[in-house]
Amino acid sequence: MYSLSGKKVWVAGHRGMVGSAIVRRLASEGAEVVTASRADADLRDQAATTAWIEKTKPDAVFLAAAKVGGILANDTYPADFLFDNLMIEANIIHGAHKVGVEKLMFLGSSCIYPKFAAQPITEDALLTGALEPTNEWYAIAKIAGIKLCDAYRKQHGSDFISGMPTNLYGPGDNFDLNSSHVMPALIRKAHEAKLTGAKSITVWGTGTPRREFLHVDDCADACVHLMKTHSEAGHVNIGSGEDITILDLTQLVCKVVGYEGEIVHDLSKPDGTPRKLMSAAKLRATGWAPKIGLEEGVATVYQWFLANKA
Ligand code: GFB
Repeated sequence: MYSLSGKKVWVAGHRGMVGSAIVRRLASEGAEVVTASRADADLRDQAATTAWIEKTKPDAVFLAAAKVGGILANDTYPADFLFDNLMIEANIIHGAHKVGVEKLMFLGSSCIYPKFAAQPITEDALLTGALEPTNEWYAIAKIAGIKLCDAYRKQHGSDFISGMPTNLYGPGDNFDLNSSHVMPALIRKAHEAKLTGAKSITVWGTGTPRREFLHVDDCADACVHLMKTHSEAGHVNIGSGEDITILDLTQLVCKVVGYEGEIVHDLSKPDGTPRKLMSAAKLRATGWAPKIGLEEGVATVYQWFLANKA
C-alpha cells in the first residue's frame, strides 16, 4: 500500500480532462496537490521541466500531461503527437528519477495495441502486431512511456507504474469538431442539430467500429486506486469492459440530447481501428470496478456541455 496522505502530489496535465479529474479525486486523499502551468514550465522543454521538478520536489506524480486528440487530429499532426508526447514523458520521468520521486503513474492509451489484436485485448498483446496507422505516432510515444517506466524500475528500482485508459469522456472534454474525440463531437452535433432543426447529423466513417468508453471520473478513481495498491513493471488496462458501435453510440447520444433526425455517414473520414475493447480482468482482480454507466455518463456530460459550452 502506498498512502497519498500528507504527500506532495504533482498532477502533470491538471488542465486537461484526465488531469483535472485526478485533481478532483485527490481532494479526499489528504494530499497536497501541486500543479505547473505552461508559464511555470513547458513540459516539452527538458531544462524548464527539470528545474521545476527540482524546485518543487514532489513525492508522487500522476503523469497525465499529453498532446491528445481524436482520429483526425492524430492523423493530421503526426509530428506533434510523436514529438510532444515523447518529450513530455521523457522529461517528467527522468526528472522524477533525478529528485527521487517515491511513486509515479504514467497514463497511456488503448491505441498502444495492434490494430487487429484479439478482443478483449489483454496487456500481453503489446508489441505483437502492427499499429493502426491513424494513431501510430501517438501509440509509439505511449509505448515508449511504458518502457521508460519499466527501464527506470529495472535499472534504478524506481516505483513507476503505467495505466492504459480506454476511450475517455467527461466534463472538460474538447468539443472542437476537427480535433475532438467522437463522444464530444456527437454531443455537440446532436445539440446543434436539435437547436437549428436540422434534418440530419453527420457521423464520420461507417459507424461500424466498436469503441469502449469510460467516464473520466471512473478513470481518475482507478488511477488513484492503482497508485495506492499497484507496483509492478508493465501496464494495466483501465476500462469499462464493454464496447458499443459508433452508430449505437450516436443513437444513444441523440436520445439523451433529444434529437430525432437522421444519421448520415461521411465516408471520406477514417474508421480507424475496427474494434478496441480491452480486457478489464487485471484491474478487476485488484478489486476495482467502474461506477458510472454509459447512458448516465452521457447525460451528465450533456448537462456539463449545456452549462459550460452551449
Ligand atoms: O474518438 P475517435 O476520434 O478516436 O473516433 P479513435 C472513434 C470513432 O468514431 C472513429 C468515429 O471510427 C471515427 O471515425 N467518428 C464518427 C467520429 N463521427 C465522429 C466525429 O464527429 N468525430 C470523431 N473524432 N470521430 C483515437 C486515437 O482513436 O482515440 C488516439 O486517434 C487515442 O490515439 C484516442 O487513442 C483515445 O478511438 O479512433
